Amino acid sequence: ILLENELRKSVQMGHFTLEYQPKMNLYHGELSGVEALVRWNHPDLGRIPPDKFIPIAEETKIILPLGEWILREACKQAYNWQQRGYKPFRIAVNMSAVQLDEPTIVETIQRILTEEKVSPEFIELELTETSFADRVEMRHTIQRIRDIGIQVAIDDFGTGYSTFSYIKELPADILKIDMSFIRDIDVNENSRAIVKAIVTLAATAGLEVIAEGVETEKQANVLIELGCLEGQGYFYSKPLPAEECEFMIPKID
Ligand code: G
Ligand code: G
Ligand code: NA
Ligand code: MN
Repeated sequence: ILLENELRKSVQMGHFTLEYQPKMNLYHGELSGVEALVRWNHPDLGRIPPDKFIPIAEETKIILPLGEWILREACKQAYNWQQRGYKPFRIAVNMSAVQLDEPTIVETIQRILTEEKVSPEFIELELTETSFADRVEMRHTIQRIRDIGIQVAIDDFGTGYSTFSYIKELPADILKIDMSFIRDIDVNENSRAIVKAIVTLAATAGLEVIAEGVETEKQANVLIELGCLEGQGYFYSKPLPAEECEFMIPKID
């Protein structure tokens, strides 16, 4: 109850910020995109991690106004970087199933992009597998989002409901391989085999693939060998405030 009230107040007061974690081309070592991650800086309680408050925000539906703020803020940053001559790239925003469940979510997303003057090709939404597996309406919503021109990534891929029948009709553009398969990729043959299978699946289905949780150069090299050329993780950078992250972004020549 306490955290719920504080969350509500903080959404009104604007006590949230976004950090950005680079996504890298593993082969060239160049930034290819970023993922926006929300941070709550409570005036008295200090910084509260998303693992603690996102579930509460979902249960209480505070994620709806908060999620709108997050998408708008990410769009403002995309516009800012583009105006200042950085190479255009996609900003990925996490979206919870509770948001997708709102009947007006597609119109809301469209309106925010228009108001913030950001083209849909520069926005990507990261959804967990639950959103795809749950219900027909949810998949329909995801398809409408893709029809706008926004790319959809399946976050934590391989840990949820990835049955083959659901993978067969996946309304997605990108598979984001869960970090549990990357952690031991240099010592565990099974993890390597799973990653290889996901890479093959993605190539066949015409999907992009990215590995999350890349923490060592060894892991990056194994991923390149397996044909996964995009990655994200502490080896390259932790999530950073925009003004620190931008040092990693290439400028237009
Ligand atoms: O940095 P990390 O602690 O940022 O994030 C922890 C968890 O919180 C992750 O599972 C992540 O998906 C979730 N999370 C972080 N930022 C957001 C956000 O902006 N929206 C949603 N829905 N979840 C987020
Ligand atoms: O659920 P999602 O995949 O969006 O959550 C991403 C979470 O993973 C964030 O909390 C982020 O800070 C964290 N993260 C990002 N890179 C790494 C990494 O290399 N190792 C670990 N252990 N966590 C990471
Ligand atoms: Na994510
Ligand atoms: Mn993830």
